[in-house]
Amino acid sequence: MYKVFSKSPPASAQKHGGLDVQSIRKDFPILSRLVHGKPLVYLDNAATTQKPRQVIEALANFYEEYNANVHRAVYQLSEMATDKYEEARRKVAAFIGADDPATVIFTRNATEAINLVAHSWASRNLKEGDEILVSEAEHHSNLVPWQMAAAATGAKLRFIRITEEGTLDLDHAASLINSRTKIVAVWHASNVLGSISPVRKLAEMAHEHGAVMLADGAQSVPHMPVNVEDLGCDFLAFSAHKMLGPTGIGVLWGRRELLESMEPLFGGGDMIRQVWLDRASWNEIPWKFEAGTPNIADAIAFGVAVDYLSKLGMQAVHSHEQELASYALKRLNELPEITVYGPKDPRHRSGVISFNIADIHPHDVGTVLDHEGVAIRAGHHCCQPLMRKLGVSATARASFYIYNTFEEVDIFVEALQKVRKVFGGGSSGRSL
Ligand code: C6P
Repeated sequence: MYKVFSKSPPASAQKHGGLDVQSIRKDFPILSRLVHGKPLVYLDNAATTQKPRQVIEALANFYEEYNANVHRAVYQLSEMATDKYEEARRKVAAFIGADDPATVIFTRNATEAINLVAHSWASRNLKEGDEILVSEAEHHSNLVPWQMAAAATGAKLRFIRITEEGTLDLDHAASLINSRTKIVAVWHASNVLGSISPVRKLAEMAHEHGAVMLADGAQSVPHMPVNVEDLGCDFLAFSAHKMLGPTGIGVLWGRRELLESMEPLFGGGDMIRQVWLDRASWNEIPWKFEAGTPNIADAIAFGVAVDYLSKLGMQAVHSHEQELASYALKRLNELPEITVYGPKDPRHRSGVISFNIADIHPHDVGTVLDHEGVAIRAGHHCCQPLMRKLGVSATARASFYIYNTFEEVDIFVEALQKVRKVFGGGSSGRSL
């Protein structure tokens, strides 16, 4: 392990939301590496998180000890692989408060999960004159599939405005939901603004008009307690790689009756009950939606990631991130000519902070920070319509997770001070 910190955290920022961050850090081999000769300060957790040793070992263990295909054979290895794969599904279901593991469908990622609904559900439930309600600040993964669904079915897309604070405008949503609305699909936590959407309220509004509700949980499930029954939504999409798990595995959770009424998106092995030369009948959920050999190793390792987070407790994870974000917002405010996007009150946001400094391009900010060992994301964050709304082409973005420290926030802010020295200042896009 490296020694990072010359400066002690401010007295006001000693608590870590109940997490023992220093011992957590020891589980993440990558955190001890250097970048450009400096300790890595990884603040791009909204893009993907780092992986603990336990998850990495679960992957190796699968390939070294019981690599076999699932649901297909009676020999010991295959039974073990099947048991572990289905056990991972049960763990994920419990993690999001779903009592029925069959309602958890493994996909490649959140994007595929949303596409599954936008094709399978939409093809049966949308027609000309119907309306799909999304917001004007969606990730492309919760916008483009709905554009495609609208084009395929003749349904119309409508857009919930966001407020000056960068939250979903509930009054505007209420004015848009009517008997033509068939689905409301919005982010639960924004990957740019850090704001958290009132999914439960939106779901109630949708249900009053006979519509269904999809929550894009890509940035919420990894960071806060999420319970599908409390949320009241009908579909929830998220990715393992943003919550300590491997890439290539994600989840669509859906209500049983909706999933049962949907046609499968892909045909092939495992998703069938019986096949004749000219037709086939479908397997039960969840397998109906998991055609072909699934991503066995990554699903099992995802289960281990879920164990890791469950042990920490999602309320502690959330509190830790909010404390870091709150401290970071305070420190960022010390910088001249900085524009921070999203809610001002840290209690109303997650651990994602997007910002611009004067007219310095976010890519330049990201490059200078990289030379200080600090990894942040710069760009449009797959939210081009939102960037237009903000009046910028891109933002810089820092996003926190369980292993980040207050000292790392200090290093990040000091690196931003260097950015100003290198590039000077000017004027920037407007804030929300
Ligand atoms: N956002 C980010 O850096 P996938 O790529 O399928 O795992 O997740 C898609 C996705 C969907 N919704 C939201 C709100 C997201 O933030 C993301 C992924 C990453 O912001 C990569 S663009």
